[in-house]
Amino acid sequence: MNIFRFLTAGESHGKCLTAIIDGVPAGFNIDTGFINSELKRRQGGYGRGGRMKIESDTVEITSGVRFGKTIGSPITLVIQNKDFANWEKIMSTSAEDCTSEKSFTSYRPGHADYAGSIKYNRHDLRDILERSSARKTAIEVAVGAVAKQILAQFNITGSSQVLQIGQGKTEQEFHNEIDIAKEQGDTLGGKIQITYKNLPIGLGSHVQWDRTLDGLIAQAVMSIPAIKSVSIGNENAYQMRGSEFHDEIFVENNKITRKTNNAGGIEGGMTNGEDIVVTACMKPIPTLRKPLKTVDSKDMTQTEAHFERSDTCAVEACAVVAEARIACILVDEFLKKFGGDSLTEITQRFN
Ligand code: EPS
Repeated sequence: MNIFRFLTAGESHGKCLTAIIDGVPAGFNIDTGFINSELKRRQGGYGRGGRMKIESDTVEITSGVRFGKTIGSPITLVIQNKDFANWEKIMSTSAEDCTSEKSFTSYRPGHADYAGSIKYNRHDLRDILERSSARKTAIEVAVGAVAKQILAQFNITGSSQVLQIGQGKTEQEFHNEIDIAKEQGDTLGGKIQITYKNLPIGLGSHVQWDRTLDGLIAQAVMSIPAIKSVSIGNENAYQMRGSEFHDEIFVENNKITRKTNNAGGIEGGMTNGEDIVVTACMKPIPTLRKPLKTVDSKDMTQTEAHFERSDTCAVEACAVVAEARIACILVDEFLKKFGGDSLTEITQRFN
């Protein structure tokens, strides 16, 4: 069982987003300001839409932290949706408020509408849109910011960058691509890279399929809306020779060293002491202002997809989300290896 476990709840235009994190040992500093700065990073990036002008995401911690430190009990995080003020009736939990305002029935290709409506037997596709929206990644970033603060106590740090947006590979090209796509009512995806440094050797394991760190990271990153591929280390491995790809091992000053890191910090499903390098590709956002052809679920006629306010591109935000998701995996593996009930206990074992 995982030690650092969390569940999130909340709809895109519901009252709030919530997470409960279990398994955080006592004695760790938790700075709300840091969580908020991560939330701000997620809201940014060129190509974001109208929603980000409404929200200024901030977290409230309602349990598990006292006087700035964790006390070992479950941590509850809450982010209010400011936009809820405009959706109170439409997103009401009460049967008395039932309305068809903002209901829609034309599936957005590429989104969860079609499969979700069949799976959950919902006729109003809003019932699927609300939870499948990437809005929920806000609370995931808040959880990741707690994980990052635990890792930071042991000097483990993460960062990310955008490698590509559409065909663009420089910042200027990113902006041009996004401007053109926006003008055409279209959307864009891209490629991101996340790096984590200063990891101890031996997080994850080779002994069982569901304990391999690369497998866990791939699942965590793939679960972010719109991610279509995840790779660890050199993405060109499949076309390289063994003699070129594998990172030869040397000893210098009595220490094991490598001159390359094609493995991306993971060998045999375990950290090997090198930086973890994860690359992921995001598809273009499926909600298009210039709608795609689709079918209306109420009468099976050919129509155009529903358009709901959306972003042209959210690749920069996605990089921040991926950093957060990986932090959660790393902290769980860290606690499995060095775990204890308090920072003091863990520090002794880590040292
Ligand atoms: C998002 C909030 C959403 C979308 C976007 C991401 O808010 P709204 O639907 O009110 O504009 O802007 O999500 C999608 C476009 C999607 O298809 O999931 C956010 O907070 O990141």
